Formats: sequence, C-alpha cells, structure tokens
Amino acid sequence: MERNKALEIVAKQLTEKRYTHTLGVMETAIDLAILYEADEKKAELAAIFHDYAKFRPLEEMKKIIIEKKFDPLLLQYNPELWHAPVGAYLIQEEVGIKDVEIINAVRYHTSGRMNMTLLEKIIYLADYIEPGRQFPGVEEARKLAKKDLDEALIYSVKNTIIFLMNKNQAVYPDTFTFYNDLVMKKE
Ligand code: DGI
Ligand code: FE
Ligand code: FE
Ligand code: FE
Repeated sequence: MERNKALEIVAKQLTEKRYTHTLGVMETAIDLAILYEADEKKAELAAIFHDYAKFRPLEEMKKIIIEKKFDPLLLQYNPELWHAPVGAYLIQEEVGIKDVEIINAVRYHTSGRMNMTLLEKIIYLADYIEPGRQFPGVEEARKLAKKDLDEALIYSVKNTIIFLMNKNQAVYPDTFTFYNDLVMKKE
C-alpha cells in the first residue's frame, strides 16, 4: 500500500495530535530501518498503522479480545495495552493488511514480547522516541538508538517498567519477558 493511501485511512481513526505522533513514528521507524537494515516499506506501514485502534471504545476492544481469544490476561491489566492486539486484528479486517510481519509489529508495539523481530523492535522504539515525545530519559533513548538497537530497547523498556512501578501499576508479563530476553541475550 502506498504511504499517502495508508495515511488517509489512519487519519480517519485518529485525533490530530495522535496523527502527528504517527507521522513522527513513521519518520523515526524509517530512519531506524535504514540504520539497522530492516525493510523500510514495512517499517513505514507498520508505523502508520501502529495506533490504528487507539480510540476504539473500551467495550469494543474488550469484545474483540474475548471473541478472538487474545490473551485473557490483557483484561486484567491496563486497558492502554488493548489497542495493540486489537489494532493488529482491525487492520486485517478493515484495511486488508495481510503482511504478518507488519501485523505483529502492531500487535507487540505496546507490550513487547520474547524474541521480538527486527521490525517489531524498530516500531517499539520508534513509538518511544519519535520527535514529539517528551519525558525524562527520552534524550538518552534517542542517543542510544543511534548506536545500539538492543541497548536502546533495554533502556526504554526499563524506563517504562520503572514508570509503571512508581505509580504502583501492574506490569503485563510480556513486558518483563521482553526486558529479560533483551538483557539475557546481551551477555
Ligand atoms: O499508544 P502510545 O501512547 O503511542 O504508546 P504505547 O502503545 O507504547 O502505550 C504506552 C502506554 O501503555 C504507556 O503509557 C504505558 C502503558 N502501559 C500500561 N501497562 C503497560 C504499559 N506499557 C507496557 N509496556 N507494559 C505494561 O504492562
Ligand atoms: Fe500505541
Ligand atoms: Fe510504546
Ligand atoms: Fe504510538
């Protein structure tokens, strides 16, 4: 699918602010794809569609998670996690995206998981460091992203886990698994 066509589709799903974020993720994902030799076109499309389901009503997302038999644990954790697997489903149903790598990059862009593919890692990180993001640590994550993809991811996932724990929030197990996997493969 052509970039402008994809952007036109996703614009209808998002607020202006979230659309601007999506453009930032797209630019960042393409830069990372060039740097780490991933498929630029897949990075572009996965980035464009990564937050496709962000504004679906919680009840609709819940229904899809139950009916499509996604991990039932999702329902016990933060609803912020839901738009990722639901988005992966809806881009197939509503947009006709068929590329499994793109679909999985959308599916795991919030939680992460064990054995993330290069494309999944790029979308996860691009979402975290796109130019519109402003939070403590984002500059360091951007710096690391230019040098070492996995180091940047360890830093980012760690930051997210600490952020959640500081608010006494539960952390979805796949996020810990992602962190552990990165750290253990580093040695
Ligand atoms: O959709 P975005 O805002 O662009 O970003 P995202 O899809 O990465 O969502 C991140 C939010 O999800 C972030 O504010 C933290 C929150 N969250 C809640 N529980 C978890 C979680 N993030 C992770 N990785 N793991 C969790 O268990
Ligand atoms: Fe998201
Ligand atoms: Fe994220
Ligand atoms: Fe996002």
